[in-house]
Amino acid sequence: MARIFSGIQPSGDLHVGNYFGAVRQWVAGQAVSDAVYCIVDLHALTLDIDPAALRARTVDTAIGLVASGLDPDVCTLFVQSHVPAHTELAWLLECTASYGELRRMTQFKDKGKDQESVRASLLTYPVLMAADILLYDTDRVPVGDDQRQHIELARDLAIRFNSRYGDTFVVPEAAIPPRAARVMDLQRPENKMSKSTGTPLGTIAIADSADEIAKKVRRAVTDTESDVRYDPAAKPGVANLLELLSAATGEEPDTIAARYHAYGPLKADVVEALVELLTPVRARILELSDDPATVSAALEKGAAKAGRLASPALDRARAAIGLTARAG
Ligand code: AQP
Repeated sequence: MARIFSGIQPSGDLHVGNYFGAVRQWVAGQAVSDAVYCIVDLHALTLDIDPAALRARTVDTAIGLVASGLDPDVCTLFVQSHVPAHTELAWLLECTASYGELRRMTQFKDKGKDQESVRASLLTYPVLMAADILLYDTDRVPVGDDQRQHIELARDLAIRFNSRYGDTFVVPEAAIPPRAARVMDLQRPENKMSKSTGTPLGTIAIADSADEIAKKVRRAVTDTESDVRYDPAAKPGVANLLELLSAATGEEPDTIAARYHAYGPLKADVVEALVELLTPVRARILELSDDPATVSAALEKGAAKAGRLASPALDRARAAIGLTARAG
């Protein structure tokens, strides 16, 4: 069975971008692959985050994932910092990566640009992400489009390490969905929908109520024209609504666009489709939130399993690079 691996930061409420870009693929993948999914709490430390909020969001993220359909008895679901092999392999890979290639990462440039003082970890976290992936002998990494460059780096580091020190890592492939791979903020359709940097009105959380979804979609920025066509460059707001409806229904955005002659009816159908999709997810989130201990126990079991899965690749990498074997 192919191994798939992916991760999500507990940096805020899960939104429909995370859902369509990544989580929906994870749910489908757990039935047909050996699936390993991780809440990457160490990545969330690259930006300013309150410790109490981080603690709460780590559990909330797990609840959101389980409510979306991940089954911890089928896949391996765990918290990154509970498996120390991730940070250990990250160091070996930092000794393989170059400063120049990390500086070129667009997420580093975007997230660092308005900050007075940029954390060193914002530069190096793509290497930690490469370690996350390579530890599990991953074949495929289901992610949204914004992670394409980071997967490319993970591939480059695996290939470079293998050629320097001998065959050690499986070289992974990115799996990016054909639709809604980059859901945009409804208020600023030139920016991607984001947990940490999105606008409140432009970000639809998977836990939003029907009223909240309706309010946000109705106020979504479009343009001063009225014709409905799929043209992401010229009409980013309208294209984003068509992408959302396409992701929810499986129809092509152009086919959907041909049915509408005004923005109002398009928005009404986007609301209906999202409410239908997210109502059961929200109900399950509310249910699981009353019993966080069940999800925490599943994460504990997941970490023990992930630790066992990770150790062969770490041992191979340590031996290949010349570290002596440790006792136990
Ligand atoms: N807007 C998006 N459209 C489609 N996919 C998206 N993803 C994120 N935003 C969108 C995908 O969701 C997965 C988890 O993302 P992440 O937590 O690793 O962080 P991110 O990519 O940086 O996403 P956010 O929501 O914007 O988080 P913050 O604000 O913390 O940076 C990934 O597979 C990602 O591609």
